[in-house]
Amino acid sequence: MPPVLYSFRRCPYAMRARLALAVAGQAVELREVSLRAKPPELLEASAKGTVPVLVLPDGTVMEESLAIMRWALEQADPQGWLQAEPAETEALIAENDGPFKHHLDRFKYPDRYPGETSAPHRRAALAILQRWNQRLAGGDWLLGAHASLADWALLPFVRQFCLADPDGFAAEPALDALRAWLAGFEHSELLQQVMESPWAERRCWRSPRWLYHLALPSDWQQARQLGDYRISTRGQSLEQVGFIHASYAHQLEATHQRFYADVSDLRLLVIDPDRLAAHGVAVRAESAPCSGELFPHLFGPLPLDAVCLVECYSR
Ligand SMILES: N[C@@H](CCC(=O)N[C@@H](CS)C(=O)NCC(=O)O)C(=O)O
Repeated sequence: MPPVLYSFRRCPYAMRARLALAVAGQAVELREVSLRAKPPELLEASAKGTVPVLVLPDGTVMEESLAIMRWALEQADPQGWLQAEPAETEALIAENDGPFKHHLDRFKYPDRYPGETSAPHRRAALAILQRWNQRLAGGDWLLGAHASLADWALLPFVRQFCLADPDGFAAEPALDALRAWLAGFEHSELLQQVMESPWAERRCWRSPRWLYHLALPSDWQQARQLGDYRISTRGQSLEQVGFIHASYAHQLEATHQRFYADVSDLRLLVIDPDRLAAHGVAVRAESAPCSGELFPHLFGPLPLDAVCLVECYSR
């Protein structure tokens, strides 16, 4: 059994963890999560609810991206990322994770910080980037002639700064060495690797603890207007059938094949059984008439707030 990695494709912390795991050649079971609906398995492993989280087969939990990077590189470090001077590495990462990230967030997401303006934070982040640029001008990498942990730990964050305003970043004077360093990262095989499957899934991992229901977009739209969802299965209402059909995660594909294979536009409702219970909606596992396979049945209308996530369904 490989370790389990809870990840979010675009999160820079998760990206740096995936970079180290990939360079170490460490296989993982990747569980892409939605930050809006974190699966109970993630929250049980790490109550703070951030990604990345790595769970080893012996139950050890690592809930900090740097701990995951270091663990991966201790297993295998083919490019010598751990060889740079530790104190300098620490200082650079602390500057990134502290002040740089602080200013980056306030520059990138001004709406999340009422009362703050973006421009001073952009300037403060740029002052840090200019110092890093000076280092890079003296060698190709932050700590000399070889790539090290500090480079890979910082690059996903610098990439975010650039993506927030690519034209502004391109026009900024005194950043030539830093731009070349970032361009190297952008074109690196390692980055491509960790932004694509199997290192980065585009679809969320399906928890065995949640329930799943495929819905026609028009039915879901109507539910949003009415305040609850009352369709049992395709073309049949809760009133007609007496319950709402649902699937466990491992049954979803077969359910799709049986009833919705000809529908191109579908929604997947991800249902939290705890929230159903809070609304007094009973769920019973009952056998399908032909196969005897047990499926979850919901006895009552599905309240909107028991739907923790709605996705476009793709197989
Ligand atoms: N110190 C943590 C920070 C991880 C972190 O903040 N990740 C963000 C995503 S980029 C997160 O999970 N946020 C929780 C949320 O948005 O609910 C680490 O290095 O792993």
